[in-house]
Amino acid sequence: LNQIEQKRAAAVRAAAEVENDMVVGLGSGTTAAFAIAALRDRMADGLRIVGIATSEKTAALARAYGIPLTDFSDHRTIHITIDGADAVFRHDLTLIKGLGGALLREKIVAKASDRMIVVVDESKMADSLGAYATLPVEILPFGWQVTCDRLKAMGCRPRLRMAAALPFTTDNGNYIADCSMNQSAAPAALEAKLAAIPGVVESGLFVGLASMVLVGHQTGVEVIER
Ligand code: A5P
Repeated sequence: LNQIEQKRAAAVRAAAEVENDMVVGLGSGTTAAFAIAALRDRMADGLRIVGIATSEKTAALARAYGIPLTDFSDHRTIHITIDGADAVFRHDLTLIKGLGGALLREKIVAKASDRMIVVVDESKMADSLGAYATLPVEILPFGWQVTCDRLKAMGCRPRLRMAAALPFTTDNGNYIADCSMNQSAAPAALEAKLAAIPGVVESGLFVGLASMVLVGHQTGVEVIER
C-alpha cells in the first residue's frame, strides 16, 4: 500500500468499529476524512449514527456526506472518536496533534469519548518526544508575544504559525505557536507545564487518550491496543 492507501485502509478499519446509534467524534485531517467517507458508505448500507465534528472543515465534510451532526448540548458522551495524528509514540500511545490547527476541539472531543481510535500511516510512528521536532500549541492572540517568551523560557523555540502575511487563526479565533523542542521531558509533565502558562489555551500533546491506534503499513493495517 502506498501512503494514501495506508491512510484509507486504517480509516476503513476504524469505521468498522462503529455501531448503530453511536455518537461518533469526527476527527480532522486527510486520514480522518477517509474515515468520515467510510462512515458515509456504511450509512448507505443502513448504519445510523450522529457525529460531533472537531473542526469547521470536518463539519462541512460531514454535511456534504449527509452525516447528521450533533453537539454537546444534546450529547455529553461520545462513544467513539476517530481521528488522525501527526505523530504517535509507539511505547505509550502519546500523540502529537495540531498540524491542521484543530487540536483544541480535537482534545475536547477525545476527552469526552469512551474510546479514541487513532488512524495513521506508518510515517507517523515515532519513538519518543525527542524524535519529534515540533509541538503545536494553541495560544490566545492577546499577549501572544509574552506567551511565546514564556514558552522560550521553558526550553521551547516557538514560531507563530502564519497564513500568508497574517497569523494563522484557529476555528476558535486563537493563534498557534509551533514549538521546536530541545528537551526530552516526559509528555505528561510537559503537557502540565505548558497548560500552566497564562495565554496557552491547549497543547497538541495527547497523553493517555488513544485507546487504539490503527497503523497503515505497506503490507496492511497494524492494530495497537492500549
Ligand atoms: C489536526 O489538527 C491534526 O491534529 C490532524 O489530526 C493531523 O494533522 C493529521 O492529519 P493528516 O491525517 O492529514 O496527516
